[in-house]
Amino acid sequence: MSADLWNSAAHVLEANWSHDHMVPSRRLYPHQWSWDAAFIAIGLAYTNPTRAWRDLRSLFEAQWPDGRVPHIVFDPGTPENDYFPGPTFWDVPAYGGRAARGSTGLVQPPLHAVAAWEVYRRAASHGTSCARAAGDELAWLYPRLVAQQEYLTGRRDAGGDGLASIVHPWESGLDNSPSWDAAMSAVPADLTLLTRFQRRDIENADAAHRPTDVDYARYLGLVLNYRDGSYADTDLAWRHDFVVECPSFNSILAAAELALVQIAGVVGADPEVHRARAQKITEAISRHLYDPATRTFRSRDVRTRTLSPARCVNGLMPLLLPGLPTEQAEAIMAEAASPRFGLPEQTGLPVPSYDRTAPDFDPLRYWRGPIWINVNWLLRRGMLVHGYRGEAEDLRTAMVRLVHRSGHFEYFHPVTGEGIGAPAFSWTAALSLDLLA
Ligand code: 9YW
Repeated sequence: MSADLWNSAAHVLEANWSHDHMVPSRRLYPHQWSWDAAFIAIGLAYTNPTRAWRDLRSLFEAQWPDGRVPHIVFDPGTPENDYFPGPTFWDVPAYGGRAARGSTGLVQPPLHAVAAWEVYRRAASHGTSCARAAGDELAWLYPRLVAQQEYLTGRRDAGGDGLASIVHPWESGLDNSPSWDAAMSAVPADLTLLTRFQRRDIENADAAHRPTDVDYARYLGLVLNYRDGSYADTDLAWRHDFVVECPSFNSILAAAELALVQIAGVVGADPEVHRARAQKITEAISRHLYDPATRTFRSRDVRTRTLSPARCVNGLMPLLLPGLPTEQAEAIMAEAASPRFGLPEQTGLPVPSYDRTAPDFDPLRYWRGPIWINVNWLLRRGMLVHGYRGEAEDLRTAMVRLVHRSGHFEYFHPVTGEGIGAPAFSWTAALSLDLLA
C-alpha cells in the first residue's frame, strides 16, 4: 500500500507544478496559496527539494515591503476569470519586484519557517550539492521569514495582548469554520455584491460543500473595507468589522519562532530573540485563548473581547507548542479523544474540522465538519511534541489509510471517509509523503 500511495502522491505533485510554483488544485485553485506552499514544501523535501525551495522563493518574492506574505500570489498566465476574487478585485498597490505577479493583501498562517527547516534538515540525504543549496536557500529566506513574523507580531497585534489578529476568515486557512460565526454575525452581508461579482468556486465545486452566499457577501465586504483603507493595519479594532485571534494561527506563529531558533543557528543569527518571542506568544495563547471552565482553546473576538462558543479543530493546535502548560496539553488531548472529535481509536478516522456533536455539524460543508489532512498533520506533530507517541502513531495510520482508500482529495466525509472537494489536491499528496517517510 505504501508504494502505491507514495507514487500517486508524487504524481499529483508532478501534475500540479506550474513553472515556478505549485497550485493547490488545477481545477479549483489555479494560483499559488501561501500556507499550501509550506505544506507542499514539506512533501517536496522527499521527492524534489529544488522545487520545494523554488516554491517558497516564488512566494516570498511577492512579500510586501511591510513584511506581509500574501495569501494568494496570482499566476499572470492564468485568465482573470479562472478564480474569483482575482487580481483586479484586490487591486493591491504595486511594489518594485512584485509588479510581475499580483497578489492579495491578506495573509495566511505563517508555517513557512517550519517548512523551510524541514526541507533543510532533509537536504543532506539528497547529497552534498543539495545540502549546500539548502544552506543558501535558508540564508536567503531567513530575513524574509523574520520580516513576516515582525509584521504579524507587530502591526497585527490589534488587541494589544501579544497575539496576531486575522482580519478575514480566509486568513485563518479555515474559511467558513464555525469559529468565526459569532464575529461574522456582526459583519454586514451585502448580497448585491454577488450580483455585481460572480463566484467561480461554485461553478467548479458542489455549492452544498462550499461557503454560502451570505458568507461570500461578507468575505467580499471585508476585503473591500480593508482594500479601501489601503490594506493598512492601524486602528483595526475600531474601523474593521472582523478582528479575531485564532488559536491555530497563533500557534503556528509561535511554532515559526521555534523553527527560526534552529534556522538562526545555521545562518549565524541570534536564536534567543526567537526563543523569547515563541515563549511570549505561547503565554498569550495560554492566557487569553483558553477557557478553564470548558477546558478548551477557542478564538477570541478582539472587538468584543469574548471567546467564540464553537469548539473547532483550531482549538487543538496549541498542542504544537512545547511551552504549553501540561494541564492545557492534557485538556487538548481529552477534547480530541472525546466524542466531539473522536480520535481514531473511536472512529478509525482522523479528527473532523468541527465538533461532531454540535447541532450544526455539517459533514459536507468545507470547514464545518469534513476531515482535512493538513490540520490532522499538525495535530499529530503536536502529539509528538508532548510525547503522545501511541496516539500520534494511530493518527498517522488513520490518515494514511484514509488517503489510500479515498485518494488525494481536498477533504473527506467525516462519517464515510469518502473523498470530497477537489481531487489531486497538493497538500494532501505532499503530507502523505511525509506520513509515509
Ligand atoms: C478559497 C487553497 C486554499 C487553502 C485554504 C482553503 C481554501 C480558498 O483553499 O481557501 O477560495 O476558499 O480554505 O485553507 O489555503 O488550497
